[in-house]
Amino acid sequence: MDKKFALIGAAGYIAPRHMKAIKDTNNNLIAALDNNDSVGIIDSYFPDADFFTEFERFDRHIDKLRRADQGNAIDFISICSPNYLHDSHMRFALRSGADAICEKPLVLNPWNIDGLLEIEKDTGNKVNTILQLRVHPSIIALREKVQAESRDTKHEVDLTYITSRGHWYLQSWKGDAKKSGGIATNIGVHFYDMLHFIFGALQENVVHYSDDTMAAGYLEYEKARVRWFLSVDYKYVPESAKAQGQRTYRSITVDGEEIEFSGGFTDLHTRSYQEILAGRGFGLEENRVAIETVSHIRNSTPIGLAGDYHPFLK
Ligand code: NAD
Ligand code: HP7
Repeated sequence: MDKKFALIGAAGYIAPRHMKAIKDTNNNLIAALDNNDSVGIIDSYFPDADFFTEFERFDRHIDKLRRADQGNAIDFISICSPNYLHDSHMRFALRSGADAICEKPLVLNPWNIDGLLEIEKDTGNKVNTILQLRVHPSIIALREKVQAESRDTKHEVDLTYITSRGHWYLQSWKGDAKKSGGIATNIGVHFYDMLHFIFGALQENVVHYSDDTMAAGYLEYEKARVRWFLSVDYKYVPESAKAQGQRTYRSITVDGEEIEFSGGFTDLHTRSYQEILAGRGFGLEENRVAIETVSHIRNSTPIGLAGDYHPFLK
């Protein structure tokens, strides 16, 4: 393959999964940017990569490669920066003549997608997103099963998604709603996108409860009625899972039947890269429903314990 990559946000938690995916797909990381210089991890994957702590110098380097001759230009820029910076970093990627591979949530609000669509048109370059549950084998199998059913089937779904985080979470940008969008945006976006991917168009979106560490609501899709519960608080992990030392608990039941998808998460970034490199990446429009969903949840007034709420809320 040997495509040339640059990476923004190289010092963070998720960046090594991108470095691994670039390496696993036989491509090369040429340059990386982070304002934090704790990036020794780069040597484990790409010891020859250039590294910048200032955007302007990174920009100059990327531009120099683009102008030198066709063979040196960066093909892809991977974006692992905080959520509220994604749209700016995608614009930079596209204007630099590269395609973008951007972490979730692609953007915080639907109108950001419209601006990016224009730049895609102007530059001819493409935005791809990392929404790795779409490439999870159990989720693909469930989607195929649901798609084969008659049009008027409506499933009863309970979704419980607990990813425990320590005290640091609320002190970091992830705990700042202006930067991360809040937990429904930062973490929930995975499963709202997955629900749309499996069960079709979104028809109703009700929020029962929402604070910094927990949110719950009801979503109705063409083919499912979904009660959802999301938290980063360890206290909500069920006792049976805690007894096994688990700090994360991801459960989806469809008509009372558990769909196992807790496992199989580790290699999904590499799987996503394989799809993107094969020209089957998920682009701007494929993100729209998930971004509309999180934007609506963020701006809703919770209605409390009324209607169809998730059993964990009691
Ligand atoms: P992090 O805070 O650990 O890393 C973010 C990095 O971006 C930091 O090193 C920070 O210094 C750097 N940064 C901040 N501003 C920058 C700027 N202007 N230019 C360059 N670098 C800058 O966060 P993280 O957990 O690695 O999350 C990064 C992104 O990945 C977020 O969008 C997050 O939502 C996403 N993420 C996705 C998954 C997944 O499962 N797909 C998991 C974790 C995080
Ligand atoms: N962990 C850390 O030490 N630091 C972190 O920043 C994150 C995790 P999982 P992932 O918190 O922002 C999920 O719960 O799947 C520890 C979301 N992804 O499996 O890697 C954590 O304490 C992602 O979109 O986390 O990431 C565990 O010990 C979201 O941005 C371990 O890592 C991210 O949380 C694994 O933790 C976040 C999915 O839900 C698919």
